[in-house]
Amino acid sequence: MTSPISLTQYLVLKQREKGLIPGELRLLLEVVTRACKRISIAVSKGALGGSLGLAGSYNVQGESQRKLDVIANETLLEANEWGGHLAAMASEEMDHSYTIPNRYPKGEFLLLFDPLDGSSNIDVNVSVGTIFSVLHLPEGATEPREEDFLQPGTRQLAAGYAVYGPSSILVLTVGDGVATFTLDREAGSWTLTEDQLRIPETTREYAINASNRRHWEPPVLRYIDELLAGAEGPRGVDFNMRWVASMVADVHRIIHRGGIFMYPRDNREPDRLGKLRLLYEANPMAFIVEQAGGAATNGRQRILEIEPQTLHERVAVFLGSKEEVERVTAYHLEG
Ligand code: AHM
Ligand code: MG
Repeated sequence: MTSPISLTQYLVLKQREKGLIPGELRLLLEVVTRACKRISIAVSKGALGGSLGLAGSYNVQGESQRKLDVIANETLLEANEWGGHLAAMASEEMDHSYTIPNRYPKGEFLLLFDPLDGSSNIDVNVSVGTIFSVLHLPEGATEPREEDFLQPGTRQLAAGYAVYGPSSILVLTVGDGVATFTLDREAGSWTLTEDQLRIPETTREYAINASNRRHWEPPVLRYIDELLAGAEGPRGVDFNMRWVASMVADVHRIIHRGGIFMYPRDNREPDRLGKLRLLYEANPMAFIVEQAGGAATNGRQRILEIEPQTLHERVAVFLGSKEEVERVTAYHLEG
């Protein structure tokens, strides 16, 4: 029987044998994923931890923060500020980026995260998660500025998400495929459970919040109507729909079972390009999905090639099995 491979061993292999990641990035990923372990523990305590419910504060997007949003954000900040690997961090839950205080050594990486994705689900015991992305400080930059985070997703060095569900799972890419680790609660370590994940190419499942239908743009209506028409329609097969309302959980299912996840822009607020955040949600997920053989667009363009303009920028998201993403993207481009 071969012994299980820990996340540390996996990362050392990427660093030492494949020369894919520098040692400093490996150490940074160790710290980020250790923080995810702590968040997993806090989430799993549920009502017993006294941290369910609203925090009574709002984030920069005007969304009401839950206590666990704040706890997860602080856990990531505290775990990462002193290690010496980072220049700065940015979070969905903070108005501005956070520069590493002068009392700590500074490193060359930038960390971006959505500390608790899907947190509206937390009080009803449905899966939530953490999404993160790592960039390099642009060349020549010494004191990190907010503009330094505005890099296209193609520049990500690593991206991952943890999903806190029946088991806690970490999904990670350093640009060499996608691996999955399951949290061994007794040993306290992330253990490799799947490597080189591939998104199934053919799919009969889709994920979208259909209550927004009346606000969708014509290409989305066309695509969804064809799926809904099932075996009698132009697609000639029946499709199934699933919507957890936690992107981490929906994407995790799609990575394993195939399918397409959509959060399109809609007509409610013409200036709003979508609901999900480009830097904390769309880019890391797009990197993972592409590394698993899938595709990710905003309906018109590859997400990873978008040049971000602002830290909290939103974007329309279509990601998952390649053929489906290409089809709905083609409908946008035709229109
Ligand atoms: P959050 O980061 O504030 O939790 O918001 C993002 C979440 C995604 O996880 C999920 O896909 C989407 O919002 C759900 O939106 P809706 O409430 O419209 O179903
Ligand atoms: Mg989120």
